[in-house]
Amino acid sequence: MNNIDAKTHVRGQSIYLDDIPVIQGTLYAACFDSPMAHGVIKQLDISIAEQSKGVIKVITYKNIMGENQIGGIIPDEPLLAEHHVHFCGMPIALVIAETDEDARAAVKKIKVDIDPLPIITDARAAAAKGELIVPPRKFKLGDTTKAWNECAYIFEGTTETNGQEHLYIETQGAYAVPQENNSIKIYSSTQGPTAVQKTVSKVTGLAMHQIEIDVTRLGGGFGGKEDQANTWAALCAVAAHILKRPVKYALHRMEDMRMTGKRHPYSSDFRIGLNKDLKIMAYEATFYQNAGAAADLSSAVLERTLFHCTNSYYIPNVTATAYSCRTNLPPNTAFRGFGGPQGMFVIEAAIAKAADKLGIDKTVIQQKNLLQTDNELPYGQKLVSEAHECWNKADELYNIDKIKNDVENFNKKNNLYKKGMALMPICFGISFTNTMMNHARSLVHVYSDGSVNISTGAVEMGQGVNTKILQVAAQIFSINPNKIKINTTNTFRIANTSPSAASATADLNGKATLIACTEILNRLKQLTAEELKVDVTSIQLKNEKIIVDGKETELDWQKLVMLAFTKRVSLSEHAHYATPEIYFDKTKEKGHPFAYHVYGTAIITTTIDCLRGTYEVDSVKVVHDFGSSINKAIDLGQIEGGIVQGIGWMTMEEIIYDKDGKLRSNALSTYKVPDIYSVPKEMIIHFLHTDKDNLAIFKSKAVGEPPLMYGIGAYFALCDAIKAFNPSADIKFDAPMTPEKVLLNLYKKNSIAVSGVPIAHQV
Ligand code: LUZ
Ligand code: MOS
Repeated sequence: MNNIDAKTHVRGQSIYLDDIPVIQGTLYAACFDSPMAHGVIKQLDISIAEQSKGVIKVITYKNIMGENQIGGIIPDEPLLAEHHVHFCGMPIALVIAETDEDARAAVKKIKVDIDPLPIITDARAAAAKGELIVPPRKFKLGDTTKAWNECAYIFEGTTETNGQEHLYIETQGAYAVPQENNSIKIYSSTQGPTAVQKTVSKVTGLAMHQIEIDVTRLGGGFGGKEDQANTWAALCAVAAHILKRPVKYALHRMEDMRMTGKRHPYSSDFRIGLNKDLKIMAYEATFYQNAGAAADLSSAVLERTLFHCTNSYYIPNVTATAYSCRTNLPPNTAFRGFGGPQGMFVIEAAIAKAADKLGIDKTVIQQKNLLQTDNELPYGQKLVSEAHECWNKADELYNIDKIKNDVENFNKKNNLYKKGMALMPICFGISFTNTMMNHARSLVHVYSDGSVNISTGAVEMGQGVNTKILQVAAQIFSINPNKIKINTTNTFRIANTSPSAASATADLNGKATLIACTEILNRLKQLTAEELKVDVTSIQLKNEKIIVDGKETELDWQKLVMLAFTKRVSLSEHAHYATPEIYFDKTKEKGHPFAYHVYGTAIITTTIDCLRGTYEVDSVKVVHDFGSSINKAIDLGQIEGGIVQGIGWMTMEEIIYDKDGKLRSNALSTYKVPDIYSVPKEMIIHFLHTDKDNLAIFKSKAVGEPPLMYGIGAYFALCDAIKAFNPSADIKFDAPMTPEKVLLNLYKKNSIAVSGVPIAHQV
């Protein structure tokens, strides 16, 4: 089935926040944000701005009627700065004017005098000063201290992964419209309508039942709108509540890039030990997460780093420690993979280092250590499926040795172009790691004409979740999909939602929809049994026909629905789904946090131009475990998009803050994202159909985040190509591998010391 949004998307008719027709009297907001990364506000002068053309009011923290607090997990983030500023881009004041242009012109007339305080931009520097967002977390399996003695080889090193700008095509924004009796309706470009509702409740002092959040769809989220859509909605709500007029704020791209957090950069240490047979016996990793100036979702992201620190490998002895470090950068936040990719990069780097020092192929160590059924992960969950299934299938379909030989042959024949290859297996846990978030609701109405309207907590952000939910209902009722409409996501229809995140949205909301539809279906069958005087078990609804004992009856869907209506049978249902089986004990750091895991293996080949350092990704060949995909077109789109986004993170997207904490890569001229020319020349995705029992909706496994991590393979494929040209290059694990870094590595002599990187030693 096609994505139900396809037609309006290509015709430009889909409605995003900025497309909502504005109500007469709407005002426009613009933010004045801190020009300094850390300091004490001595004086804030808004007087000239207040007199500026079209300005209605300039709002500061003093005008906030509720709490000046938007921290979700930890209350450590004011909506508007009071006396301190903690990062460049921190909102200080909000100008409300008759037009967008007037508001932004007035922002420029605000003056602030800030007494500077020391600025920390580096995670390790923050940790050294004890600037931690939460106490460190430690996951342990076996006993690494003992295990080192069993290792024939031990290697250690340091890795860096940079952040990543979400670059959702639709920037952040909100539109708050006052309603009767002090209520507010807010249109928000958010992944988490309930998070917006709660935040608005806090800052306005209104109860949640007075605050309606409505979301039609987003032009992308990628995690950037899981928590950080709250700010703009809260600012608009405060203004609308004070002025009793609608207030809208849609951020410009540079405002968005400057003021919002990104993927967390990590700086990490690893130590890996292998026995003579190249089995990894021990692994220690320490992660320093750059959280930025406030907690946001950092503690949850940190946790997922630990969950995925051994990726697809079984390692019997693991000690992993993670620090969330407070710096003077915008608070970093959820981003597709949610700390998982950062953890996986480190183990891949450790294996790469071991392979390099031992003079063998990285793939040999990878393959020898792949997870097997019943292996225990460092957090205690045992696996029921196999990671090596995807690897083996990839070998069978694509022939790893042949690809390797082709790369070698090419490299023998070419001096100025070199190819490299890498494999990237993945194993990603599906469920919010915070068990209490794994539930959802669905409200299904069947109208008397037989048409169906469904509301859930799922937010459509281009990932196709609405199409999947529609398919669930169409399948349960066995009716034409064009009889079904998926409604906007609205906190007055569906309450207490978890954000659309963690790849779990279709599972959670799809299952709730399945339960609601089944309930209605059962009522309709019961009615049919009474009406036709047949046994309820003999009744089937198929293609809008009512079948009894395999024979068509006179009843069809439409007639039966009308009959139910006249017989006063309820045609509506509100259902709740909570993921069974999952739990996690944080005091022991053990449990069964995930409903299931998603597996896959990618083979990535790259070609570098050894004169210029530029490169292309030639090919990405994947075997991905979809379970039983309910929508191959949508799932393929998620895989391809995820791969390109992952490659972008690993190769070209480079966020640069200067030492004053100012974002230098603050526009698309200085921050390079993949375009059509940087997409791999070939992407082959094999759908591995697995029919094992799992908790996915119709066994169609979650697909949102896992494919991003295939992109990590591009980094190591580039390293492989560099080595083909400069075998002695001691490549620092420092992503992204930009063309500049490739060039430096191509001509770097081994003897050049790389500062801060411990030299590997062999025991
Ligand atoms: N968000 C969240 C997530 O709050 N918890 C999670 O475990 C998660 N995982 C992936 C992406 N977003
Ligand atoms: Mo996300 S990183 O699933 O909002």
